[in-house]
Formats: sequence, C-alpha cells, structure tokens
Amino acid sequence: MSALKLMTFDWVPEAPRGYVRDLRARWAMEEAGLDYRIGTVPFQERGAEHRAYQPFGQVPWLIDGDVSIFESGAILLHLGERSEALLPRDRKGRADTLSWVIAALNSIETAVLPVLVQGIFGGGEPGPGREKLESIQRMRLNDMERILSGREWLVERFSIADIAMADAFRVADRFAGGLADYPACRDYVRRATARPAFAKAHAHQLAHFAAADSARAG
Ligand SMILES: N[C@@H](CCC(=O)N[C@@H](CS)C(=O)NCC(=O)O)C(=O)O
Repeated sequence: MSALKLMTFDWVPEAPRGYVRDLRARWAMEEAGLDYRIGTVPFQERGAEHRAYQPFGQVPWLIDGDVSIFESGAILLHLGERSEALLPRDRKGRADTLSWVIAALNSIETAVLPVLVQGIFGGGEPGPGREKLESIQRMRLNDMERILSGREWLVERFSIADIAMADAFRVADRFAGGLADYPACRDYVRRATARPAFAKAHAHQLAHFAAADSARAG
C-alpha cells in the first residue's frame, strides 16, 4: 500500500488548536492503525502550489501515493476504502455510513458554522439574524438528540460517520453555544473522544502546533 502523508498548516493561532480539521484524518488513521506522516504548508502565505492541492487555500489534504484528496469528508471516505475498521463492507452498513458522513458535514456542520461565524464576526449580538441561525442549529441538534438517545454509534458500530459527527459536535460545543441542552449528544461526544485513537490524534495535533511556537520563538 502507498504511503500516506497528511497536509496541515505549519502553525495556527491558539483558538483553533485541537479543532483543525486534519484531526479528522489523524483520528481515522489512528483508528485504522495506518502509518502516516504529517506535511505542512505555511499558514501565512497560501500560494498557487497550495491551491493546486486545496483550491480554497485551506487544510487538510491527504497524499496517498499518486493521488491527492482534499475536503475532510472526502478524506474520511477515502480512508474508509482502505480499512473496514472505518467503513463497514456490507451494503447496509456502507450505505448508512455514507449517509451519516454526509449528514454530519452537510446537515449538521452547515447548521453549526453559521452560529460560530455570527458569534465571532457579529459580536454575538442578539438579533433576528442570530435567532434564526440558532433556531436552525437547535432544530438539527434536537433531531440528533432523539436519534442518539437510542444508540451508541450512528451505524451498527463505530465508523467514519462518528468521526465526522462527533467532530462537528465538538465545534458546536466549543464555539457555537454548547451542548448543555443536548445530553445524548454530549454523552456521544464523550464516548467518541474517550477512544484512544482520538486522544492520540488530538495530542499530536496540539504537539504539532506547540512545536511550531517553539520554532518561531527560535
Ligand atoms: N470543508 C473543508 C473545510 C476546511 C477548513 O475550513 N479548514 C480550515 C482549518 S480547520 C482552514 O484551512 N482554515 C483557513 C482558512 O479557511 O483560511 C474541510 O472539511 O476540509
């Protein structure tokens, strides 16, 4: 099998550390016991070469031998092809996992991020715009609360769907109002982040950016 190289920034400010989306890929590769290395691109200057791999000048992307793949969800699905530990092989398990990976990114994360952005750039001021965004997020989280009340993981066992969903919930918890009103979602995040693979991925990301601080301090 070809070597895996995960690309992330050489440095990021304090606030997003532990939440940079390379975490999702690290987590998946740790779950699957896949060997990988980390490569970096400058956070400050994002040139044409960076955009040749990630058209929006963002991270992460994954180099797998002769192919390169961007978007954290696409990377999860790609890694799922490599390991049954990440993506069930039976038709139903696979279909359910694909559905929930996309739901995490396209139905949950898309409801969480506007609240986060409004909180940061709208000064967190109350107003009709903010209320509407919060009500959309509430609607999605209420549905997830009901769904997760009856199950441990999104499909019959832990999968990339849980990596995508738990990480979207982590963002909601930290930056978009919290999960205090959603005990089943909170417990689910606790279960997911108690996994050794998450702990390792998270610690490695923090260590990566801490090392960048030391290098900058010279
Ligand atoms: N939809 C993309 C989002 C990637 C993304 O937002 N990456 C952040 C780091 S977590 C980034 O590169 N931010 C810098 C920027 O947007 O300029 C994915 O899931 O991979």
